[in-house]
Amino acid sequence: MRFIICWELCLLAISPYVAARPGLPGPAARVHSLRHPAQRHDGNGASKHACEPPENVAISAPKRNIFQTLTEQEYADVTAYLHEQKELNLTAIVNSTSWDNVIVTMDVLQPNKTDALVYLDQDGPPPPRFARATLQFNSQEQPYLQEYMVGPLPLSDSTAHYEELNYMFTSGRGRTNVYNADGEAIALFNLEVGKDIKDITQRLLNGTATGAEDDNLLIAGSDPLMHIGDRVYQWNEFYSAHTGEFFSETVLPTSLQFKVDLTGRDPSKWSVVGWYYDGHYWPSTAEFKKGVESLKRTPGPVVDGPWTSTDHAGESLPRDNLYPPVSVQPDGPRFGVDMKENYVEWMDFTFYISNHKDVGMQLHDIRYKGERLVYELGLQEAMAHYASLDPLHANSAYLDTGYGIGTSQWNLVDGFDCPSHATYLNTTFYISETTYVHPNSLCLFEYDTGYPIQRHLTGTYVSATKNIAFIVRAVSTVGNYDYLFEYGFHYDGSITATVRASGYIQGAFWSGDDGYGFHIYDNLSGSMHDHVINFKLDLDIKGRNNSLLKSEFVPKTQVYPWSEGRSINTMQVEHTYITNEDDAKITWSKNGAASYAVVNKDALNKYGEAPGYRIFPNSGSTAYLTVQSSSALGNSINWATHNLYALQHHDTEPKSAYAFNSHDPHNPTVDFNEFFNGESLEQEDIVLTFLIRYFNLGTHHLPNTADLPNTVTTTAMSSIAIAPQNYFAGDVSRRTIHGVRLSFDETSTITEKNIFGTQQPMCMYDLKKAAPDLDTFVGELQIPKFPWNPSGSLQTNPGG
Ligand SMILES: *[C@@H]1O[C@H](CO)[C@@H](O)[C@H](O)[C@H]1NC(C)=O
Ligand SMILES: *[C@@H]1O[C@H](CO)[C@@H](O)[C@H](O)[C@H]1NC(C)=O
Ligand SMILES: *[C@@H]1O[C@H](CO)[C@@H](O)[C@H](O)[C@H]1NC(C)=O
Ligand SMILES: *[C@@H]1O[C@H](CO)[C@@H](O)[C@H](O)[C@H]1NC(C)=O
Ligand SMILES: *[C@@H]1O[C@H](CO)[C@@H](O)[C@H](O)[C@H]1NC(C)=O
Ligand SMILES: *[C@@H]1O[C@H](CO)[C@@H](O)[C@H](O)[C@H]1NC(C)=O
Ligand SMILES: *[C@@H]1O[C@H](CO)[C@@H](O)[C@H](O)[C@H]1NC(C)=O
Ligand SMILES: [Cu+2]
Repeated sequence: MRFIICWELCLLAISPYVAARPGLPGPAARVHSLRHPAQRHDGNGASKHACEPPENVAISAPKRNIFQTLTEQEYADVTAYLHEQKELNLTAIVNSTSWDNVIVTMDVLQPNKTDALVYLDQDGPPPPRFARATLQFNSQEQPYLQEYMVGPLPLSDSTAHYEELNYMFTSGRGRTNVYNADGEAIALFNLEVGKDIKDITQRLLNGTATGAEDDNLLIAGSDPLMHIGDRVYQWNEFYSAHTGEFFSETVLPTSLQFKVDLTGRDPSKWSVVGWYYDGHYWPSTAEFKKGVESLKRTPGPVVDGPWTSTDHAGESLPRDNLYPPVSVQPDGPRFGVDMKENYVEWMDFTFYISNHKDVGMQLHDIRYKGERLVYELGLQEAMAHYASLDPLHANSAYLDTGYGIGTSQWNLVDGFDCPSHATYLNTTFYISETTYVHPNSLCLFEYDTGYPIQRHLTGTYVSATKNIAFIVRAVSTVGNYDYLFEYGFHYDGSITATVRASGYIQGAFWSGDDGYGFHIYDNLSGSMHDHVINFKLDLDIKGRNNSLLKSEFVPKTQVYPWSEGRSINTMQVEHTYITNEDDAKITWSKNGAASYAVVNKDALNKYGEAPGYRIFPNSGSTAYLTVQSSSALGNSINWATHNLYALQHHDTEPKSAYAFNSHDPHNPTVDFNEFFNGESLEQEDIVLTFLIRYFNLGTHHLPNTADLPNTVTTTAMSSIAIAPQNYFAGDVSRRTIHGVRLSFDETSTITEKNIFGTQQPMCMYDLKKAAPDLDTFVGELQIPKFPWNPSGSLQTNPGG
């Protein structure tokens, strides 16, 4: 048992030689030896009472969270109501086959901003509340998804109605054809192929995929499906099953692939129409069987082993047996959470959190000192687009909201995913007539970044301010990959959005893929891919009438009155407003020369400058898609072509993407390009409109040996920040008392310590409290809605 006895006031170490810039006032170039004449706390005899910080600060949201998903009761009511609608011809999920109409998912229909603001700002009524239900109509030749709005909630006999939800879709209809409704039949078909060539897989790949218990190969198909003319194809690859405890399949490709024409719903009409192995292609199974006999090179599969283990491995690090620094919260949380409304208050920031099956956590109505900065900030879509010599990876381009960024937000690992002092929140979502609770899947915490937000040294004093940040984090594990999403709030009023990635890469078999990746393990290519992750950021700067200001550093040659006719090579800043949507697809400028800010020209500060927030890449890279007019995803990903977009707001254009676009990527339900119709972005021209912008995070991911066994978050990260620009009268981080100013004399003796009233905690901190609580990692709670069983059941096997 170890205790830290109080905290010493840690004094700042200063490099012995501090040279002043010539001509500027500053410390003399001499040795400072900072000694402390009077220790405020000497540790000896300090009070020995234990730190007993409160666990939570309970607060009450000023308004209901109108963005939050449905309640258990609402989900059950809407499910029952839809089943009563005979013309929908729905079958209960528990009794359904792939030929029955079913409820796929349900969520809240986000209120229109126009209505929401009446509630939030004008004490008007809450916006009408509707459920959004996604139904899949399977009982015909061409299955399709159709979105519905159901409400208003709570449902009442007199007002309840349902209608197609079409207004937010650029195709005019919330309808998407589905070409893989018969998923089980497709899996069986593929296993028949595996049986048919089991002698070949045994010889080439040392294994079989036949559906038998002792299979040691599995078959995985490309996503999205390929649509060529009116035919639908899928490439499938044999993968080795993992042999140890680690689910490493995506780095165990075998190269052996086959193409299935799975057009239509009659499996007897499906056929294998192509084969690929190690750079060779055969258009039929007969030719494959013959051709594969005469291959000179049969490299064998990628073989699983200790190299895919994420456990501690290799020589231990020096002094790593010592426990690393821990983060503690001696006085308890400095933020408040209304657990019922998911409303959060940190320093002078407040916001609501909502959570959704497709897009995961979203932030709403972010205010500083009661004044709205952001109406909405949240993920829209996450794409991973591959390229490869082989057909499966060449056709792999995942749109992960279809899988569910929200459904994949599992329980966080206390002390590892978040500091052990974090506050955790549950998330809930609905799939197939069941709601799922993922306990502890959002974490909120403050941490000390370990560097000052401000500091300055002069000849007589040094000042520095702690940089404490507040983080809201969720981790989504979509298959092999783990995305760590977080929003950060900072003392200076800035906000950051960050994505990090970890987990197993999806590698391709190495057949000389130099053009598509590094050779990173025996027979394994670290397949190149782009991650582009699209966010909506709807800033409202001092009202809704906003403009987009571009400020660019440009080189200039200038003659000045004082330059006596000589030209001076110099530079200037050029301010321009982006006045039309046509000019509002933006890529970050070369050398970062241009910055972009959302400003309000009607609210000039006393110097005549328009207050605003600047948006800029923060750290890591930000990326848009390298591939142009993607063959795989077509017009589904027109949000991935630039770094930043500005648009006029319309209630009918609430989202840049649609979770099920990848079912029919060339006929997307939402085509982001269609939002760009040359509308003005000049705030004078527009009444009651405002700018919305979208931005992309992402990385061009070229996995190398350092991505094995898992990608590391140090390199796979992308972050963007928005920061005040002429918004406040000065730097608002001066408001924190957690700074210091030390004055010293010529002998470097400290003459004054100004700590602005900071109360150093003097209690005994029990380090046991900082230990990760690994027992809080529990599985998901499933609560069936049809028939409704509110008691639910806990599944303790996450990751399924
Ligand atoms: C499923 O089918 C059985 C047998 O027809 C029926 O009794 C049961 O009510 C059905 N379940 C639901 C939820 O509709
Ligand atoms: C209703 O769905 C069933 C399958 O669940 C199907 O057999 C039947 O034809 C459908 N009825 C109508 C009118 O579409
Ligand atoms: C949002 O606005 C659109 C367009 O005015 C309207 O059709 C739709 O019904 C509104 N949605 C909600 C949930 O009120
Ligand atoms: C082939 O697979 C068997 C187990 O299925 C394994 O014991 C053997 O080592 C494998 N051979 C090669 C060359 O990988
Ligand atoms: C989260 O879910 C767990 C398990 O169902 C429950 O015990 C806990 O009260 C929930 N926490 C909150 C904040 O709702
Ligand atoms: C491929 O893997 C096999 C072992 O399965 C190994 O013998 C062979 O050398 C590897 N080929 C290359 C090019 O790494
Ligand atoms: C936006 O600007 C227009 C024209 O200047 C003005 O009439 C309108 O009231 C403003 N709207 C808001 C919400 O400030
Ligand atoms: Cu990646």
